[in-house]
Amino acid sequence: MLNENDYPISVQFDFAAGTFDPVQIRDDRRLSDLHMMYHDKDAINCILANEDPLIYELWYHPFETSKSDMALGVTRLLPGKIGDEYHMTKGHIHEQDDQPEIYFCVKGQGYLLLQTIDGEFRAEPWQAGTISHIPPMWAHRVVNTGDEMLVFVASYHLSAGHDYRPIIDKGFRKLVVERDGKPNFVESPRWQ
Ligand code: PAN
Ligand code: ZN
Repeated sequence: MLNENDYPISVQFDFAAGTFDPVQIRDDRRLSDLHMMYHDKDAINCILANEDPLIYELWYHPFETSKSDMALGVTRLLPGKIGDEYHMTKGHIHEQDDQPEIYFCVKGQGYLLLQTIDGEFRAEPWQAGTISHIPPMWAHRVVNTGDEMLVFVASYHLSAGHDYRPIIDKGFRKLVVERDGKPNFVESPRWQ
């Protein structure tokens, strides 16, 4: 006997808008949710004194036949900077040590930052059409270095779990900052 969730589901993705329909869950990440991730605390305080800008939206469709089913997530990362640091996702590592993920950049440009717990670091350049495999035990963060919204589709197992603590504690090895109008990688003072 099939339950309601056991039937095939299709959603329609709109490539121009970077949205899909129907969407089950929508969530926002504002500067106040992410302030600990950016290096320029004066810039953060200055912005937050006036407004709490939207940095990214999350659109989800969890498929819930079992706890090892997959989630479909779309992240819509607005262009912009906090001080000289480009808008980025919070970044996390999966709690379960055997859980990978696929990211598919459908709009915009930037970088996917990847890092192991021992500090091995990679930055994958991204443009519309780039598909990246994130192996298990690599923390992942996306940075929007372009002038338009960066949109990517993610698919991962619901059981993967999200651990933000290592990123809150030490961040990534490199910051992506604007220098002379271009993205530049600099060593993070928080990393040791
Ligand atoms: C993605 C991310 C999403 C938002 O669905 O959760 O892009 O990034 P943060 O979770 O780092 O804020 C994913 O990687 N799921 O596993
Ligand atoms: Zn993930």
